[in-house]
Amino acid sequence: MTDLLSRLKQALGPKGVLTDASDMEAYAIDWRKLFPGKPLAVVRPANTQEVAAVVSLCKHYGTALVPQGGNTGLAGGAVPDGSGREIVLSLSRMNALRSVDPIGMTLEAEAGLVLKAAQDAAEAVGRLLPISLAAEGSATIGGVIATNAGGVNVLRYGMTRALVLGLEVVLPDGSIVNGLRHLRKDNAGYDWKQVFIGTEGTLGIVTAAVLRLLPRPTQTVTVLVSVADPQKALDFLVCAQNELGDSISAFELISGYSIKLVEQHFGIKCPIEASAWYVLIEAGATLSGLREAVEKALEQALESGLAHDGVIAESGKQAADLWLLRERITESEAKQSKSVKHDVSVPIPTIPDFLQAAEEALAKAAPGTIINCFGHLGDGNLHYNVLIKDHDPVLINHMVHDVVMAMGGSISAEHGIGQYRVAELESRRSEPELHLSRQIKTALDPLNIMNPGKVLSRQGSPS
Ligand code: FAD
Ligand code: 2HG
Ligand code: ZN
Repeated sequence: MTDLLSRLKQALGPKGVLTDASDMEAYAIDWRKLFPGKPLAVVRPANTQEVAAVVSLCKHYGTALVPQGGNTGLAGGAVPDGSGREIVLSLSRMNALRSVDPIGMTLEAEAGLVLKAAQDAAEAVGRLLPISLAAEGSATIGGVIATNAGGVNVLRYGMTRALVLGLEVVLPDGSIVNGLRHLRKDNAGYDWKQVFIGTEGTLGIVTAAVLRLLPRPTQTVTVLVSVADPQKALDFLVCAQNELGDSISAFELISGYSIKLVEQHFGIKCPIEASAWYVLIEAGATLSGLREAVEKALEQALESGLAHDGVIAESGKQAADLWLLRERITESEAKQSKSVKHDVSVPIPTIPDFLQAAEEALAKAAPGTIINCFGHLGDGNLHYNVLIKDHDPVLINHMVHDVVMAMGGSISAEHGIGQYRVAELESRRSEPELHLSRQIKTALDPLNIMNPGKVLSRQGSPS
C-alpha cells in the first residue's frame, strides 16, 4: 500500500493526494452521515490524464476506487467502505467550464464543475441548463450525470440523461474514451455514453461532458396552491396541463407536515392557509400571455373546488421565497429526526392509492412513525420519508417498497441505489435483469475496482 501511495504522490504531486485523517474527513462520510467510511487516501487529480494514471495504478495494485463529486448523493454511493483500503477519487479540482455555445446550445465542462456554476454560465448567454435541485450549489456535473439526477424540472425537460450530448470517461483499465461531441444527432454506432449515465461510478469515471442547453423562457410564473388531498392535486395537474400545456416545468406535491418542518427549522412562513397538502407549480414561456393563462387556471381550480387557496408570486423574490418552502425540506427533515428515505415512483394515476396503502401499512406495523411526503408529482416520483424513533428501518423500508412494487413502481426514481438500496434492489429485480447488470459490470470492470459494492452487491460482482 505504501508503494501505491508513493506512486500516486509521484503521479499527482503533493496537492493531489491526501492521507491525513483530518484532511480526509469530509470525503469519508455521506451527506446524511449514515455511511461513515475510512479511505486509504483521497486523490484529487487535476486533469483527465491524471485520472487515467490513478486508475492504472489502482488496477495494477487491485485497489478499489470511489469516484466523488460534491458528495451530496443521498444513497451513500460516493463514500468508501470502512476497510481503510479504498481510495476516494475526488473530481473537485477538475472544475473548468470549457465552452458555452448559445447558437449550438451546448455547454462543455469538466466533471467537477458545480451544477450552479454551469446553470449560471448558461444564463449568462441567455440559455437554460434545466437540471435543477436543492443541492445544486454543491452537486457537480459528473455527479449529476453519474446519478442521472432528476430534480424539479424533469416534467418538461427530462432527466439528466436527456441532456447529455457527449462524455469523456476513464475506464477501469485506465484508458480514456473521448466522446465530447457537440451534436444533437449522432447515431454512429452504439450510444456508449448511456452506460455511464446513472451507473453511479461503478463502470468508469466521467471526466468531462457536453450538455444540451435550451431556450430560456423570458417569463416564469410561480404558484403555490393548497389542495385537500393528493387526488385533488392530481386532478389539478390534469387541468393545469390542459390549460398551460408544456409550459409547466415543475409540479411539486408538498405535504402540510413538510411545510411545517420548514417553517419550524428555517423560520419561513407559508403565505397561504394551512392545509394537508400543497402544490407548487412553475411555468415558463417566451410568447406573451403566460401570466393570464396561469391566473385563469388558478381561478378555475378555486371555483371548481380543486384548490382552496393559492398565491401567484408577484416578483422574482416572492417566487424564490415560495421555492425555499420546497427546497429546504430535506435539510429540515435532517434537523428534525432520523428518517427512512424512500425515493419511489409509481404510475401517476396510482399516486393517491399508493399514499393510502402505504399509510395504512405503516399505521399497522410501525405506529408512532411520521410521514414526511413531498416530491415531483408530475413525474410520479414521491419522497416518502418516514421519521422514526426506535423503529426498525429495514422493516419500514421493506414494507413501503412492497406497496410500491404492488403498484408497479420503482424503489429508486432519481437518487439511485448507492449502498443504501443494494439489498432492496437485489430482492426486487428479476434474476435476468440482475444477471444482465452483472454481465455489464464484469465486461467493463473485471477486477471490480470501480466503486465495488455500490448498485450491485460485492457478492454478485466479479471478485
Ligand atoms: P456525489 O454525491 O459525489 O456522487 C454520487 C454518485 O455518483 C456516487 O456513486 C459517486 O461515486 C458517483 N460519481 C460522482 N462523480 C462522478 C464522476 N465524475 N464519475 C463517475 N461517478 C461519479 N437528487 C435528485 O435526483 N433530485 C433532487 O431533487 C435532489 N435534491 C437533493 C437535495 C438535497 C438537499 C441533497 C443533499 C441532495 C439532493 N439530491 C437530489 C441528490 C444529489 O444531489 C444528486 O444525486 C447529485 O446528482 C449528486 O451529485 P454529486 O456531485 O454531489 O455526486
Ligand atoms: C428533493 O426532491 C430531493 O428535494 C431530496 O430529491 C429528497 O430529501 C429527500 O428525500
Ligand atoms: Zn427529488
